[in-house]
This record gives sequence, structure tokens and C-alpha cells, in this order.
Amino acid sequence: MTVTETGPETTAQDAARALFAELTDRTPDGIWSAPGRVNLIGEHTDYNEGFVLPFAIPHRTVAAVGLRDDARIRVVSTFSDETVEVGIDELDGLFPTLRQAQGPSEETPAVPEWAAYPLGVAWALRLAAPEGAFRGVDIAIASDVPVGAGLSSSAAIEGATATALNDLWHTGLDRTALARVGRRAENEAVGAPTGIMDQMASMLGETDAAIFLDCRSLEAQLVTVGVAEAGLAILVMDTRVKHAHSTGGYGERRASCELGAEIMGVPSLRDVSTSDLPRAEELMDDVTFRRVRHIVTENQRVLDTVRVLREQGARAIGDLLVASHASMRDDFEISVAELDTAVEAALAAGALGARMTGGGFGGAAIALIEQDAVATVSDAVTAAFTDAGFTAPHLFTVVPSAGAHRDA
Ligand code: GAF
Repeated sequence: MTVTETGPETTAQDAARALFAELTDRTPDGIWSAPGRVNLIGEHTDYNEGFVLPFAIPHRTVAAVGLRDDARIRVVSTFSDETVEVGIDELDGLFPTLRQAQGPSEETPAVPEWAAYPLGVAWALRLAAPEGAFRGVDIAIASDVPVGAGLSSSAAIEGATATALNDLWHTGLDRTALARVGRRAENEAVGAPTGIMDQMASMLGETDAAIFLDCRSLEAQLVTVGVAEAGLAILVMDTRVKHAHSTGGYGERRASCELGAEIMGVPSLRDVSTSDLPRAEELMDDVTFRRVRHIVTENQRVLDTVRVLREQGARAIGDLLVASHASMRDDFEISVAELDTAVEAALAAGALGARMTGGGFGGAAIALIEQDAVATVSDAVTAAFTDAGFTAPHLFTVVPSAGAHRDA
């Protein structure tokens, strides 16, 4: 059994400080950090302008940053041994997706993927706030957000970098604008066609609250989760099946949703309700219909979960989590055998509810369990993975935690 109480923030902070010292031989001007997230419910609804209910987790990415006297950006991280250095005026030509938009250029240097996140943020922030004081910076990044686990390690890098540069460059953007900067970096610099949920969760997180976000208006309300008060815990079951949203299935699902909206004659699937589903079924092929049905019913489940949390508390949301997982497994088809095994084993061991969380095709599931059942459920999930011949999962509990901020 592997149960880790989370929040080793100081480890990442120490690592970021040490990396910065190695790079520059001086102390940074400041330390900023941003968390990963778990999504309680509302999957793939963000880019359909629908509803989501994520919360920030204690795992954070830390950026130690210092201004330079020139206009160069240097980045180092715990993800790689490389130091990447570019001029601020080179940012525009740097990334593959930007290059595609601008036409190919032989001289443009390639950027390793990890560096596209912080450099993409620098690029997008500069475009969002043209009046800033754009001096060169040294950036050292360290993280304890598991990578490729569906816990938004990328939004955490974007959030830490955006918060740091917003302060040092005096760009004065608010948290929602910084989330947009992070998403733009992810979409256009990294090339992952994601929505805005992860960046908003990382920027707006609060202790013990989930963020009920309307992804059309970007209006956010904090909703008390109250898991601990109810004697419950949220167990993350990281299957260790790595996923990436810059390739494959994520973009295909997004395209199906766009097709579904087009067939229904609406701007996005946010505008389709459950009572429209019989008509949708008549109009479209089976696969597109099932993608649409997931989004439409998932939006409703988010609204129901918010209502149930407010009226009855966390103990009453289990069935909604289970229904969400079934919809992702059967209709949206983004689950994998390891995620299904984690969910089924947790439920069989007494979890009140369980579902995969994040974009899917690997990553993590969550289970809502009794506080005193953490060991029992963890043992059951580990045993089920052993029986199925899967790599042992990484299991730990999380609590809703603070969003991006300056640490020092
Ligand atoms: C990933 C994306 F980054 C989010 O925007 C969201 O679409 C999620 O998958 C699925 O809900 O985390």
C-alpha cells in the first residue's frame, strides 16, 4: 500500500531555490507557486462552454525567478537537465503551432516541450499586456505535481510562471486574465487543444472549496466541499498510465463535439439540453450522438452536484460521480482498463462514489471514501491492479487547497 499525505510544497521550493542558485549564483527576486487540480465532476465540458467543478490540490509547482539586466529569458527545471535560453524578441517565432500559423522558418530553434510551457506563458503574457516592463528573467521550476497523471501539472507550471512574470513585469493582469494566458500558452505554444478549466482551478483555488465555473462567462463561484467535516476523504488513484493532450484522442473528442453542435445548429453543446437528446439521436451518427450525450448529461450532473453539495453535503454526491464515470467510459470513451479497475475496486471496497478525473486516456481516478477506510480501499485497489497485471498505482489523499500565489 502507498498512501502519502500530500503537500510537500517545501521540497519543490527547496529544489527551485537550489536550481536557481546553480543557474545564477545569486538569490531569486521571489518565489511563486501554483497547484495542480482534481476535477470533482464536469469532464470535457469546458471547451463546450459548459460547467465544471474542479478544486486545487496541495501539490504545487514552484518558480524561483530573478530579473536580468538584458532581454533574455533562461529557464531550467526539474523536468530536464537542459537550460533553455531565448531573447524576448525571439518568442514570436519559437513554437511549432505558431510557426505553422506564420509559415515554416528554417532558422527557428526547436524548444523542448517542458520549456514551451513557461516560454509560452512569457509570449502570451507579453501579447495580453503590451505595456509591461519586459526585462529578461532567469526562471527555475520545480514541481511535486505528478506529470501525466491528469492532475494538471501543465496548468501548475503555467500558473506559477504567469503569476511570477505578472508581478515582475508589472503587467497587472487579474487571475482570470492570467488563466487565459496559461491556456493560450497551452493551446498555441505547446499545441494541446484544451479548455480553460485547469488554469482557472490553479489560479482560483481556495482551501476547502471547489470552483463552480461557467466556462462560457468564466463566472466562478466557490462551493464548500466539506469532505473532512462529513468524515470523508478523497483518494486519488494515479494509474501511472501516462497521457498527453497534445496528441490523439483529446482533439478527436473536441472535433466530435464541434460536429454535434453544428448538426444541432447551436454555437456550442452548452446550448443543448437533455430534452433535446431524442432529436440529436435522430440527426446524427451513433458515435457523435454518444459524445453529445456525455457532454449534455455531464453538464447537468455538475449542476446537480453543486445543488446536492449545498443542500445535503458531500456524503450525497457519490451516485453522481459513478454516473459521470459510466458516461465517460461508455459514451465519451475516454477511460482505460486501469481507470475502470481503480473505480470498480474502490466502489467494491465501500467507496461512496468514484470516477476518472481529467482528460482521460490514462491518468488518475478519484474515490470519495470514509476517512477511516483509506487503508482498506487503497489495499483493495492495489490488489486489483496486481491481479490484472497492471503497474502498481500511486495512491494518496487530497484536500481542496490554495491557488497560485507568491510564496516569498
Ligand atoms: C484536460 C484539459 F486540459 C481541460 O481543459 C479539460 O478539457 C479536461 O481535460 C477534461 O475535462 O485536463
